[in-house]
Amino acid sequence: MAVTGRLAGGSYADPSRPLTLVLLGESGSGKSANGNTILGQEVFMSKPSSKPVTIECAEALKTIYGTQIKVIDTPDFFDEDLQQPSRHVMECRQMCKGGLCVYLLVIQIGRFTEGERDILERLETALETRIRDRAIILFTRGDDLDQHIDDYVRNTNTHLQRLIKECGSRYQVFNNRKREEQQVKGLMGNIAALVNTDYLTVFPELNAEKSFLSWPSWSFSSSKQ
Ligand SMILES: Nc1nc2c(ncn2[C@@H]2O[C@H](COP(=O)(O)OP(=O)(O)O)[C@@H](O)[C@H]2O)c(=O)[nH]1
Ligand SMILES: [Mg+2]
Repeated sequence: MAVTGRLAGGSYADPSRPLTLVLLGESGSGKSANGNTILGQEVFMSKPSSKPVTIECAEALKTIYGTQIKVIDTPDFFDEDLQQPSRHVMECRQMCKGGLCVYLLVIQIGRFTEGERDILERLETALETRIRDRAIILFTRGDDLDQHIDDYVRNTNTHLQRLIKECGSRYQVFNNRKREEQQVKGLMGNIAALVNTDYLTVFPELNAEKSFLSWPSWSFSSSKQ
């Protein structure tokens, strides 16, 4: 589903090889909501439910800061209510082909389930890819945070701390109730740093001031404002 088709000259990715962001994680963690915040509009269905809302992989294209981004929303591959999980995994792998992939592992603030303890290993086995080298933990519900995300992570349980470490200690928090561009800017800055140290090469239209980048801690707080 193309949101816009424009591709600025001199951008990092060409239209046939967009920079691909794959949203992964448990049902209800906020994958679709994060996708919508990145895209700046309601593209993926996102709502509270005791059953999985996203039951198919879906993709959307948008030119962000001068480079074409493909956002892939996925169902929870390990949800017992999901029919034919292997078909969805195959679809996801198919959608990832061609572009450089960054994996956004979505975790809700205030929740870390038993199933999430080994989610990285299970995803790597299912997708047959070493996700951890190109993964960022993208927390949702920044609006529930009453402390800085760094403090939240510092004081969280050891299983989540291990997962974050395995993902290179890269994390960020989104408040999807407030779709502020600054959050997306921070994420794109962190993604650029992950795939290429010169972020202006990746996102030629990203404002040259570096203040939004939080390297090396990677955290970007967008909580209570
Ligand atoms: N308050 C709050 N709710 C959120 C946030 N992100 C997602 N949600 C809610 O969490 C629920 C599940 O989100 P959804 O995107 O459908 O999760 P998915 O199953 O992982 O795709 C929805 O009701 C969202 O509105 C957030 O940052 N803040
Ligand atoms: Mg969803």
